[in-house]
Amino acid sequence: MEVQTRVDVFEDIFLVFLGLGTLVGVVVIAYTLYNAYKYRDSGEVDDDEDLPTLGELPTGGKGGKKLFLSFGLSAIIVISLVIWTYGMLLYVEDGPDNNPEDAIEMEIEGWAFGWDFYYDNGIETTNDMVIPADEPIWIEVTSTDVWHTFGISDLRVKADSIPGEYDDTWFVAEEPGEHVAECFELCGVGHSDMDADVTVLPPEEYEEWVDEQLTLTITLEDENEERVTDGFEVALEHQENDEFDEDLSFTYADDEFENGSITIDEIEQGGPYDVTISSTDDEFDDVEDSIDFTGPTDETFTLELSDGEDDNDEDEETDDDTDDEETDDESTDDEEQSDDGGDDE
Ligand SMILES: [Cu+2]
Repeated sequence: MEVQTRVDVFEDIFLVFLGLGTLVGVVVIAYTLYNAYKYRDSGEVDDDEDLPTLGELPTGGKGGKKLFLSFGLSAIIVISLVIWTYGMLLYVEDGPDNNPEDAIEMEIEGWAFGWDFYYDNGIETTNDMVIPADEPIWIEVTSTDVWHTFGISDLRVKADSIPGEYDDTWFVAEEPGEHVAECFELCGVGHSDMDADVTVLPPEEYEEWVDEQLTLTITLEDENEERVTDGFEVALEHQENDEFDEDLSFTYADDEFENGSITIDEIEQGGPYDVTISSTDDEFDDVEDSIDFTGPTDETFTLELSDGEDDNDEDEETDDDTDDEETDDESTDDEEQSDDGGDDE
């Protein structure tokens, strides 16, 4: 992908101004020298017909045309430079035309003394920024405490990190490599160590890194730490499922597990997920939990054997559960659950 980076834009602007400045300078100095030579003092007094006499207004010569021409040329050059530069700066603000869905976006949060990176796909890292080469990276920078400034000198990136404010910018790292992000606003005793590693990977390797981060392993055990191998179903649902275009709910049956464990790498959106483990043969109590899926995650859930009475008298099932947990009075959730259970049956 050919992307004109901000660095390219500013280099272009610099080169155009340098070139035009040099050209104008050469013309002005050459013309001055030419006139200085042409009208040099020859030591003789010429008869100058144009010389006005006292009390007579000088009549116009060709000077007016020359003046008009030089003003006109200057105006054309200056106005077109202003328009062109303004257009280039708009491009710097708006970024390249690329498919917004493909763009890499992340929020960067400064804190005393370090940086958190929140990727659009739910990955979170601390002091470790991993990005693909040759792709526009959009960052939104803010702070959780005091004023910082996020900057990567090598890549010519800088953005304010201020609590309650978001500073947007974008950049392109053209080559794979290692860089350092630093804080550029004196923020306290740890300021000079407020560094983050910036790793620029070839795009394919970056994809691999993302897949690696979004790998979830779920293991089910009983109370004796023995693997539970069948009689259950595990459902995952992103807590903000409504906010995504695709449906982020997943269900895994026991036969997809291997010895009570499953490694899931099909989920491409990290973040908080609700986990529901339901017993298909009522051997275990259902488990409702949540996981924070922001990097490689390995979770083990313990299934508790359900009470023997449940099989005999289902009406009492929910009542028994709440009694066991001793949360009757504190939690309205539990009461609602037990009410619902009663009504259903
Ligand atoms: Cu600082």
